[in-house]
Amino acid sequence: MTATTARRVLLAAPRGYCAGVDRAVIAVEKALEQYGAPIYVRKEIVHNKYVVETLRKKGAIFVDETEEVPEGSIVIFSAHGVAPVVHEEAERRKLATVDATCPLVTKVHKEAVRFAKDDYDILLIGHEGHEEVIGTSGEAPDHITLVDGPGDVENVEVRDPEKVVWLSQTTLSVDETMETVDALKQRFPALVSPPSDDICYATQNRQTAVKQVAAESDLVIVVGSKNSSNSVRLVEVALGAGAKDGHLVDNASEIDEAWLEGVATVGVTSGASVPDVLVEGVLEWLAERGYGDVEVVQPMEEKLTFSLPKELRRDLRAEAGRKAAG
Ligand code: 0O3
Ligand code: SF4
Repeated sequence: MTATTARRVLLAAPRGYCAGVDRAVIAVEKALEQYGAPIYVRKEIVHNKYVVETLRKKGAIFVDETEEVPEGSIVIFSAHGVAPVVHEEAERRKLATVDATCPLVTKVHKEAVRFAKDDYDILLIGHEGHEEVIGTSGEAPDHITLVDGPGDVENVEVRDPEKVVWLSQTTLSVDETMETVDALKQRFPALVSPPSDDICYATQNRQTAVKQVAAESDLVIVVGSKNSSNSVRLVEVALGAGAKDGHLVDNASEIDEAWLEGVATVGVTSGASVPDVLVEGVLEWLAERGYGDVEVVQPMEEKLTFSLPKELRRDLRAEAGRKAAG
């Protein structure tokens, strides 16, 4: 068999949009339809360049802080969640808000509030400076200490080693997080675990799928933006699971032909904030270079969906009622 005939693509599934991203992106689109442009969005609604650019063209204005939003306007909070001070600031400025925080991020916020109320020291495993971590930490700043990976564990200080719990960002590497937890347990044997997984189903499933693909791939291409934590993690996980090479690209134009040298099997996947049209572009690019044989590798299915943010549902219902009344 020649190298050419052996060329193939292993396409990971699940990949791409998770339920929280789907909900957040639709929330901006529906808000634009319902209230009309401009609609302000605090931070990138999800960490994907293409998504942000597409919504910008439809009339969304992305700002870094609520104070940049003119009084009386509508602002949408991103899927990564916000600290309570952001809600307070929006209220002070009389902004109408739509909270597109993923319900699974909100779940971690609630855990933080509950453990802080019980006076635990909370060790939040996550990446320093990431918006989700800033939002979660803001729920109980006096009780939360950030632990940015296993290397950070030796620096952790707590008030009472008998009353410590760990929580985490939703989009971390499962394996690296377990390493961090093991190291924390060495230091604090009484460490309490979160009541249920903080790393969400979508992050876990995409990592499981890419591991299967990576074991048989010479190269893994992950579609996603550089600031997307879960997408960056997929490259790391692929390399850790045996892929000989791995790269993160926003779209097909960022693929380097040189990566294909001597490559028989290319694994392809995408982060939770990535629309599938970008993956389709990558598959077309690969097909033009002899990698037209695509096999889907799907260790599990996903069915979860979330309803739209409640403020938006209320206004859409009222509008539908007005229309029905003629
Ligand atoms: O948290 P991350 O940088 O991975 O964010 P993305 O790329 O926007 O993906 C969606 C994840 C999210 C909104 C928080 O869990
Ligand atoms: Fe929600 Fe998980 Fe998607 Fe984040 S990656 S938006 S926590 S479903």
